[in-house]
Amino acid sequence: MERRTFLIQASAAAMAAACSGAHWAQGEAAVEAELTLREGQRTVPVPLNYTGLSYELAQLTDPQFFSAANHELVTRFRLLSPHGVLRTGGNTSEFCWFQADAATVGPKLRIPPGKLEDNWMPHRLFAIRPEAIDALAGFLQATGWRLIYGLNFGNSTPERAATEAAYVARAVGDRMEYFQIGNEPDLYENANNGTRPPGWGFADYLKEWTAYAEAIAARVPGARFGGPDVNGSSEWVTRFGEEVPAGVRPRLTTLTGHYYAEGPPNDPRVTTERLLKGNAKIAGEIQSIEAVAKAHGLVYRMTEGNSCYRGGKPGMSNAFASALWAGDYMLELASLGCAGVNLHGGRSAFLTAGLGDHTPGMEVAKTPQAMRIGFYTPIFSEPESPVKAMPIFYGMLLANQFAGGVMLEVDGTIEGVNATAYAARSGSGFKVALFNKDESKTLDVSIRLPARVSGEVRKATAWRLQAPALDATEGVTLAGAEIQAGQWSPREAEPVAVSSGVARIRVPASSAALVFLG
Ligand code: BDP
Repeated sequence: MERRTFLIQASAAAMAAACSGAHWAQGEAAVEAELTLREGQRTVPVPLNYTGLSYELAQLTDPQFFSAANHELVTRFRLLSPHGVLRTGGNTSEFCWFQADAATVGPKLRIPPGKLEDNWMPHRLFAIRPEAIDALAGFLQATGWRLIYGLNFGNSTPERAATEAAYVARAVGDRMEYFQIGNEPDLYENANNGTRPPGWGFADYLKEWTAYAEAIAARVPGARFGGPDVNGSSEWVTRFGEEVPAGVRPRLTTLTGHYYAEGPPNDPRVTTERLLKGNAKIAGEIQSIEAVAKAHGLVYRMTEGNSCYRGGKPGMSNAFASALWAGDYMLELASLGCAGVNLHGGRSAFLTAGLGDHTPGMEVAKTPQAMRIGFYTPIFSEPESPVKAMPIFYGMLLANQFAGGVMLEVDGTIEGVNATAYAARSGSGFKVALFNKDESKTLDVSIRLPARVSGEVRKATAWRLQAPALDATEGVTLAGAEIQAGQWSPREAEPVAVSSGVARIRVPASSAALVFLG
């Protein structure tokens, strides 16, 4: 492994060491870290379209939602990224059908055995009409975003998928990134899902997937694919990368999978503290996927995920903690070579439908909520309420500042405090993101610039990402400014001292900083 940075979680021993150091003062737990930016041999570019959002496909049953006329939504998308990627899919995508005209009838549902109320899939159909796809095409034009479109694979046929793909491809044109066939097929055989019988495995999947891909390719000459869009199995991702048959392989551009850090929300073990500790397994899994992707000329994108599955946890997923989590997670994946991250969200109605009408987040909601579920959504967009960028949006906005840059190695360790650091070269300058996810300890960081430029860089500034508390759902600011009516611009670019090629900055507990050098 080339990359040598990273966090060492605050252990009792590390804490004791930090506390006995010279910088420990009563009531103020400041931990020092020395980091060095390295321009190594390995270059890890962050694509311009790194940042993405994911929505339930059933959202398209409302043709006014993804529409150029939905200015409130268009503004938020454009603010988040001028080059983002919208992915449609989710559990509801397995129950959506394209109603090309009044004569088209819906598909037959595969109803699993057992009580449907115990099942977490929708088991009802959602019709998507051509006008919704036309409106979506207008939305993509208006936002500058591109599309990953998820086709029903749970309850459909290759012919239906091909007809739908042909319409989408024609309407969306060059805003089309690629199609995906199915959502989380690694769960199909589970009783909780039940769109395939027990024992249905990867070999069955690949055979059926190939039949769909071939049917689509026959109708859409330029069709490209991503997959397998699994829930959790990195083994399915690597096998998919290795085993997609030659006939459709040239159309495969991207390996994809999902990641939910925590869940479900009504599990008492799911806490903000655990979320912010991070997941030590991520690096290994992404590295094994990246190796296969590289070997086959593919990239990897995390196409759906968030802080907590089953709709998110109120007080965590809809609060400032999720901003720190998202910024940190997105940049961790960027540093590992991932091509993009789509965080899931949307309207409660569709997210609730996607979970078989269960709303486990409501069990832990302390106050009445405007949303029944979807606590993790980056953009709040419930009917009859103003559209709003949620705390997690700010973390994504911070991470998106790395889009178009090249990740650098950060040497040095941060010990005794739960904090992470990422750096990128961007134009002639550098950006360093520091996430202090610790609830009590202040972090003092010195950042040594690469030797090549250390004499030249004399100025640095920083944006702060902060909020009154980790569970605050209001009052989040980036660079001193809140997003208001979909508008945001940095208000405070704080000067950062630089001398002899070393910048020094203090990052208070439960906050992040983005440092611009040079
Ligand atoms: C994913 C599904 C998505 C759900 C999400 C969740 O693809 O439709 O909304 O889980 O549990 O597995 O929140």
